[in-house]
Amino acid sequence: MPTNLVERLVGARVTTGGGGATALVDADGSITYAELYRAVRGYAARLDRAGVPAGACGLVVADDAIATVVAVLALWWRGMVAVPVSSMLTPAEVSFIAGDCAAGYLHLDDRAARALPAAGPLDVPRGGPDRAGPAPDEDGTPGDGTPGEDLAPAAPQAPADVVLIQYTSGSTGVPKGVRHTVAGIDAVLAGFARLLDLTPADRVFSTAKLSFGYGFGNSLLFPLAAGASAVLRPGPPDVYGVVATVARHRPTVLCAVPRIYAALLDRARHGDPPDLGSVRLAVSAGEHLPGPVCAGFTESFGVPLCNGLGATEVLHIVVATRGTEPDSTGTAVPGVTLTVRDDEGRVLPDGAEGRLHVAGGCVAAGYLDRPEAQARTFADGGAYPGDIVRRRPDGAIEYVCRRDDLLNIGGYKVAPVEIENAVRGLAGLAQCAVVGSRDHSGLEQAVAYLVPADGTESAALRRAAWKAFRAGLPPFKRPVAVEVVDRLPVTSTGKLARFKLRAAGVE
Ligand code: 3SK
Repeated sequence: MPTNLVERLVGARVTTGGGGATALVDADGSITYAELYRAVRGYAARLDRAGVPAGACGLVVADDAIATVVAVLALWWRGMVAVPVSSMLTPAEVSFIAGDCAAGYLHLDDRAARALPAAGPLDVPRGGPDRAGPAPDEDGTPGDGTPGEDLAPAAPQAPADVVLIQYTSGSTGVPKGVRHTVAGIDAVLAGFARLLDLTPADRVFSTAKLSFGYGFGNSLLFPLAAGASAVLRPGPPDVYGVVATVARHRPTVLCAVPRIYAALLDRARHGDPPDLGSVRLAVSAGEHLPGPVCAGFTESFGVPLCNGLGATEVLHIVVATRGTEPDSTGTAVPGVTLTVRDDEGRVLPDGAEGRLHVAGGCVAAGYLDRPEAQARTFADGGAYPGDIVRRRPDGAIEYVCRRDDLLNIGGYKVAPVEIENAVRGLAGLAQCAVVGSRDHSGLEQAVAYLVPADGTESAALRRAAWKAFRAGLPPFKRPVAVEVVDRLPVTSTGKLARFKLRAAGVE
């Protein structure tokens, strides 16, 4: 029985006669399991020839595409640690992460390759879809190199081996690497993946990207483990692109964040319902799904909508409904034990509000080099993902809110301070605070409140702030509104009262 994930997810399918089935579809075409297996080994061979150290982390800065999956699997073939991150990150963010995980190799898609300088921690061997690895292919075929005869067999991977690091923003805004093991991946495959009940006839389309834990499971782990196929779509996950992709590729399972379901529902309510006829199951996670959106979606499209709650620290969804259950976040997925605890870690009775605690094989091995944060989050035999919930007597979990002030924008956890930093030092700005506000569907968006320095005109400050947000932040982190106010509310102890700003709410 091979231990390497590539042999288990792809090679086994090929050797048991399933090599001709489609594994992945992207904007440029599709690839069968046999072709994927060959492309992965070709990329791994080029990494071998370039002398990329087999134990290193490989940073994959790329949007969703077949080449991105090939890169992750080639790193795994060689026993490397894959670190997938968004190609929307700024060069400074990528550089920070490359240094933090001591990346020994960079896979860059075209956009990332254009944007990233080669200095500092980014001065390591590079490859990408056009170059298909660090050494150019003789035939120049992207991602389809012939594995050399000298290609080493797939590296053995033990259950406790860390094979995947996913970055998550903390409340300080400094990204933390979450270390996932082979055993964690197996637990998720035996956990939430089982609820999807995928077969080789399924085609999964996830609007959440491979660089986000939710998307990594949906688009890579789950379809490949089931011999199904995944549709990979680059670009921003807007509703127009989603509708076009569904029409073109006819997925059977749609995984998205609540705002996509809210937008699909809006279209149906305005007399323009997209055709979701191929979809047998929809999954929502990444942020809280408002009950009316859940109910309305199933009513309008006749598709069950499973609501899930997950976190990078537990790799994927750990609480899920079994179909449409508005107003519930569901119950524990197989292999997971959920409790609600107080600040001291004591288990609270049903009905009491407290911190969600998750135990089970999916809990990550911890953070990379963040001992204090690790001790806070990975405690009491499991992990605290940071959600405040209540448990009903039937075991169902009711979501209350996030524990900290982190914004949750379409599943991306964004610290207000990250957004505030983009305008810090702006001429004419005295103070700035960013909070989450709910839009008409109940989904969270960032709103920036600015206090002008004496003598500064509001309109000029607003214009300068928009410019700074556009220049300093990737689109998904930019506020949707900028409000100029005379002063920021404070608590009795003089601290910024974010809850008062939230209550002010801007739609
Ligand atoms: O909800 C989340 O934040 C999440 C994170 C990682 C994996 C899966 C999910 C749903």
